[in-house]
Amino acid sequence: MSPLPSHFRSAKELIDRSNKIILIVDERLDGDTLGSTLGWYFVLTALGKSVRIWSSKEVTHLWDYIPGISKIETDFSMITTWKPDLGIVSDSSDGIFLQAIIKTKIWPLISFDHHSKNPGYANLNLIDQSAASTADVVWTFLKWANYEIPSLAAQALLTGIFTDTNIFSSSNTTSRAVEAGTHLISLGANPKTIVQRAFMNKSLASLKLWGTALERLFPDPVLGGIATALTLADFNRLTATPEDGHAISNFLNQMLSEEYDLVTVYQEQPNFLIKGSSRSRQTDVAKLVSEHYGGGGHPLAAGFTITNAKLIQVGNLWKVEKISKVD
Ligand SMILES: [Mn+2]
Repeated sequence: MSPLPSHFRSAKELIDRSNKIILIVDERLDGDTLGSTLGWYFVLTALGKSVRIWSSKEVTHLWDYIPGISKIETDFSMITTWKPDLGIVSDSSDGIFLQAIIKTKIWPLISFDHHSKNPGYANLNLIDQSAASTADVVWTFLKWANYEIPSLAAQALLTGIFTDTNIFSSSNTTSRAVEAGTHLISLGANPKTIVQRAFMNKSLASLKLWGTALERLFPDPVLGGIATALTLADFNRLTATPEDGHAISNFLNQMLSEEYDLVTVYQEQPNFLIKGSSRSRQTDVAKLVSEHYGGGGHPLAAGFTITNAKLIQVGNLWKVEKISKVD
């Protein structure tokens, strides 16, 4: 569903008449979520609004290069004490926390997103599944609304576009994403900083973790395609963090030869959780992972979480082994 112009008009009216606007980061912390949110921060600040940002999770140092990242607060009580007139959330598709907020009717909420699974939980839902990133949904709206996009906003939004399209190389790349990128660069965004910080700039621990992931590649008997496995012991041995393994699935999906259409990275996390990240060039991995592990996402990029499980090596393969329930 593409957002209708009437949604655009209603969203602009709401923004124009609000003075205290809270930007909410929920669900996932990625370049698109944070880039879209911080893009909003600088646009709304330039419009003279009072703006604060609240995240349900701590933001890791991985994202330090996005301008304005230090403005993000995580103290929940701020949300109720500050009393905003409007909330804007970007790139949050399930909005479990946000649905609770909506029920309390504390303030109207506008949601900008590009995920097909977004149920439309907000008061106004500007969801465009054809968009490569939420950042370019936001850019489309900002252009339509004729709001000024300061250079720091341009930098943040370009981060969302670059990270969700792998710098215009992934199959979801659209001419609109490229047009948005061109416009944002003309407004002062620096592509080099984003490319270096988002796609390179790996620590030694991170590179060693990638080395382990490459060494372990195996044919996945469950999902098909190729997979790799990283255990908690690997993270501890290499003093690596889950963020260090963040882009391995995208990288493998790009690098593997054409005979492999699907790649999955299984990563153990504390408390017997396994996080999975699947990427493909054609296979609908959102459907596939939802059938096997109850996850979801985009057709070519999806994720899942398996509880009460660990990864065990069986010959050259790695398997998910369920363990008796831990609470
Ligand atoms: Mn996104």
